[in-house]
Amino acid sequence: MDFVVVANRLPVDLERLDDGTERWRHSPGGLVSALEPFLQSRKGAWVGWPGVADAHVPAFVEKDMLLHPVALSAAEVQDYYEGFCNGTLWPLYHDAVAPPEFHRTWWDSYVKVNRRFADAAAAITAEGATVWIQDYQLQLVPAMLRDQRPDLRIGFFLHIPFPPVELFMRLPWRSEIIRGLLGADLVGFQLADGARNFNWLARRLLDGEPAARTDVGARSRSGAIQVEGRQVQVGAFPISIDAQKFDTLSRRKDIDVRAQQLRAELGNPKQILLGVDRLDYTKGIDVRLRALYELLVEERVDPADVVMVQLATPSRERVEQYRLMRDSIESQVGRINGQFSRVGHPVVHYLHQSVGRDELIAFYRAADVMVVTPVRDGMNLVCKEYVASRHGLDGTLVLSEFAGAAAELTSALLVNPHDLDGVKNALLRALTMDPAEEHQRMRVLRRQVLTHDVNRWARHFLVALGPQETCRVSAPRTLGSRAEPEIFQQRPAPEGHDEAARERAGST
Ligand code: GDG
Repeated sequence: MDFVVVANRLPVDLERLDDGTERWRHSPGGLVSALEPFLQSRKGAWVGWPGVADAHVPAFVEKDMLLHPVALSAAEVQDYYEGFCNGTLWPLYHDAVAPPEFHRTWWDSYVKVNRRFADAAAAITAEGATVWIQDYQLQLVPAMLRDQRPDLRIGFFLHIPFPPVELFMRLPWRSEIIRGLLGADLVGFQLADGARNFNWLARRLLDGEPAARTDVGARSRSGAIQVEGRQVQVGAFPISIDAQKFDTLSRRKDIDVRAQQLRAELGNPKQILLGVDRLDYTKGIDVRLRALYELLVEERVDPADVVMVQLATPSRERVEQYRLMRDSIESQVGRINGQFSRVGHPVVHYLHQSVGRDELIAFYRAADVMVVTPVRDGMNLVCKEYVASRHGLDGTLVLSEFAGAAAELTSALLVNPHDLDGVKNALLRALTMDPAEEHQRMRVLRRQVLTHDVNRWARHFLVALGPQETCRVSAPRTLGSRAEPEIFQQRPAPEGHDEAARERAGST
C-alpha cells in the first residue's frame, strides 16, 4: 500500500447482534464524513479499530479501500478509549469545559495501543509510502512509526482544537505527546491558533534539547520546527465536507418531497429550528434549549409558530460525563414540552438516534434556522452541510464563535454560547430575518463552502506533506458555476475570510 490512513475508528463499525451474528455498519462522525470520499478515490488502506472489544478480524476490502482492523481488549477500551482519549484528552483539548482526569493506568494503555496502531501501519505500508495519521487518539503514532520506518512520509492532522498553552501544560505527559507529534513531517491543525500553540509548546518543552529549534514562518498560519536534523512543517488546514454531494442530493425530488412531509408531520409550523449533533457536552445543545425556553417564557416566541428539532446521535454512552449530560438535556426537553406543548404538538422534537443520510438532508431542507452552538468545536461539519443543502438561498445559520467554522462562515449570525441573551437575540433575529438579507448571507456562505470542500482540504494537506504527492493528487474539480482556480503549493493558501470579504465588497 502506498497510501495509508491511520485513525482510531474504521469507516465501518462492527455490530454484534443478539442472535450472536455480526455485521458491519457505516459509522457516522466528522472524520469519516470527511475522509472516506477522498480515500476511495486513492484506493488506499485504512487502519482502525472496528468499534467493539476483542474483535479479531482479518483485513478486507470495502468500497475500494483495504480496511485493516486493529483489535482492542475490553480493558483497553476502558482505559485507552473511554479513559485517556475521552476522559483526559477530549475535555482538556476542548478548553476543559468538563474536568479532565489524569490517571497513569489510562496513559499506559494509551502508549500500548498507539504502539499497536504504529506496528499495524508499519507492516502494511510500502517503501517510501505516505501515511496520514488522524486525531487526538493517536498522537504518539507519528514518532513510533518513524522509529520503525524512517523511509515513510508521515502526516498528522488534529480534528479537535489544540488547546491554549496553559491548559496543555497541565498534562503530566505533555512532553511525550509533543515528541510523538514531532515524529511527523507535517502536523496540521484546523486553525492557525492551534498551530501557534503547538509551535510555542514544541519550543518550550524541547528547550534544552539542542536538536529542536522552531522557525515560525513569516505568516502566522504555519511554521517549521527543526528536530534532529529533520524539518517538521506545522500549518492550519480547515477541514470541510463533500459540498458538491450535499448540493446535488439536496436538489433531489424525493428528498424535497420528504422535507415537505417532515414539515407536515411537525404540524406545518411557521418556522423550524434544527440542531444536529453527536450528543456531546461540547456541542452546546443545552445552550440552545435554554435560549428557546427563556424566549417562550418571555413570550417572545409563540409555541404555536415555532418547532425545534434536535437530532442527537448517541455517543460515548459508557462515559459518566456523557450519561449525566444526556439526563440533563432530556430533562430540559421535558420541561419545555411540559410547559409549552399542546396535545399532539410538542415544541421540541428530540431524537436520540442516528438517521440516514437522505433523511438528514431532508431535515436540512426542512429547517428555516440551523442552530449550531458548541462551546468549543474543532471545525463543525454540520453547519457546512446545512449551507451546502440550501440551494434556494433561504434559511439562516446561527453559529457559535467557538466553532472552527466561524473563521470562514462570517456571514452566519455569530454568537457567543456563553452569552445567553446574545444567543436569544440571534435566534429571534434569525426567526424574523428579512428574506433579502437571508439570501444575501446564504449566497456568501455557499460560495465559501462550495469552493472550499474536503477534496481541497486533503489536497492542500498532501501537497504540503510532500512534493511527491503533488503529481498523485486528483485533478481539481469544478465546483458550481464559479469554480476557483486551484493552486498547488507547499503551504496552504490563506483561507477563510477572503472569499466572504470579496463578496461583501462586491468585487467577484
Ligand atoms: C470531529 C470534531 C470536526 C450527525 N448525526 C447524524 C449524522 N451526523 C454527521 C454529520 C456530520 C458529522 O456526523 C458530525 O461532524 P462534526 O464536525 O459536527 O462533529 P464531530 O463528530 O465532533 O467531529 C469536529 C470533525 O471532527 C471533522 O474534522 O469538524 O470539530 O469534533 O458529518 O452529518 N449523520 C447521519 N445521521 C445522523 O443522525 N447520517
